[in-house]
Amino acid sequence: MTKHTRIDVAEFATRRETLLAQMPENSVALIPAAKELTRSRDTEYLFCQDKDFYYLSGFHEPDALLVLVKNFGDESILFCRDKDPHQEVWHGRRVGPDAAQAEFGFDLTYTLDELEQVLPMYINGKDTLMFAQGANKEFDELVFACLNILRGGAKQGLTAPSTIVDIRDLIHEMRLIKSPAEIAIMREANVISGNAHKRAMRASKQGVFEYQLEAEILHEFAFNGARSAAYGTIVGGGENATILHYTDNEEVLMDGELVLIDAGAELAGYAADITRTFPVNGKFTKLQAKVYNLVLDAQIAAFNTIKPGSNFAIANQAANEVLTKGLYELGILSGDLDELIADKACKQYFIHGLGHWLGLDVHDVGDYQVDHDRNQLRAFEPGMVLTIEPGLYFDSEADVDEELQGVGIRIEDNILVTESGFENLTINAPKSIKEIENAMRSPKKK
Ligand SMILES: [Mn+2]
Repeated sequence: MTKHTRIDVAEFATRRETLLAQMPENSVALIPAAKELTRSRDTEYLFCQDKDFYYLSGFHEPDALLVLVKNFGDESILFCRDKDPHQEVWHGRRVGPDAAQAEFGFDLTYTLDELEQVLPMYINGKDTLMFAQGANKEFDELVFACLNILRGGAKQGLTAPSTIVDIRDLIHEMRLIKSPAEIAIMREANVISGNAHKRAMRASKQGVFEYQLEAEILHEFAFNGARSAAYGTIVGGGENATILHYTDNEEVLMDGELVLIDAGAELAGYAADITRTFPVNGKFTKLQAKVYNLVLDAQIAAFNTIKPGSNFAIANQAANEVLTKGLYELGILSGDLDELIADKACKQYFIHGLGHWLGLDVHDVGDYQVDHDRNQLRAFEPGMVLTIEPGLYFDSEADVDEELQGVGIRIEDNILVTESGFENLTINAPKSIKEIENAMRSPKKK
């Protein structure tokens, strides 16, 4: 295990073998690492590895390339940056091809300098080339240059693959089902993230800025080994909570408002994705509590549908029924209740999907539909991890009680599908009104 992963090298090797076993005979797959991204002039964003590359290699450096060859014997080959004492003094240590081969379990490794010369030889004579066409222009050009070398070398006996297939479908199907090691990391990412939400709740009071609660969240992440958030942290007070991807986080929190925080740590590459909504001053009003409990009831109703064989439509139906009935009882929706439920009338205020796959990416890969026409939802299977995140959003113009205008409430947990049903990974982020009010009432940490 290297410092960047908590998953055994053998598991990465097994993933490569599993992928190779599904590749067509006499094929080669190319999976490039991410590049460093310039933030401004000569400074870069914190490096984030390409998740497909990472899933198959465990290798953390930019610019590398994984090559999987399926021929008489399967081979996994890594191209990576060479050791360079001068560059390493300036920009950090590099693994180098020798250590990469010894420590990461590749059959062969090369330096990037050898790429131009060696790569065409691995593609030569194969029937099928697999890579993520169109995902990366620079990489497309490299691959097409290799193909042109082969096509121009007929006299030397070179041949280019006649078929190009997108490799992503196979990798993404694998990524959808999490291994015990992955689940252990996601469980821990959830604990760290839950503690961060609790910390933000305890720091909340009138006059605090949204970015200050973000700072509490990020401190808790980093201090516990999750150096970055899995996505841009959302801290929205009052009406900002009704902007789904609000990340400005620059306004001051006011007494009487609710604040919505959507934040999750990235731990060893894996995301948590948790949302909590709580009163800035630590105490829900009666009406806030009613609407909050409605969203919570919808979440629980959705949870209770989750088991192998169920699907997002079934969970959605359960949440929609609870929300629609609750909005009707609050007098926000009117008409015939059965018709309202059939029409999913709650969607007027519950404006996004119920949830999504979660894993190395926060909106993780894997098809949601399984049939050819892509309108048959896939059934849940043990090892899938998903979010369940019902919400209600009333903008300042909404036709509701004035107290609810400019109120957004979302509650989001991370759920593992198990053999017998589900396991909620989000165990320690205060959620019931009592838990939230207790957490906010107890003596502040500082
Ligand atoms: Mn989410």
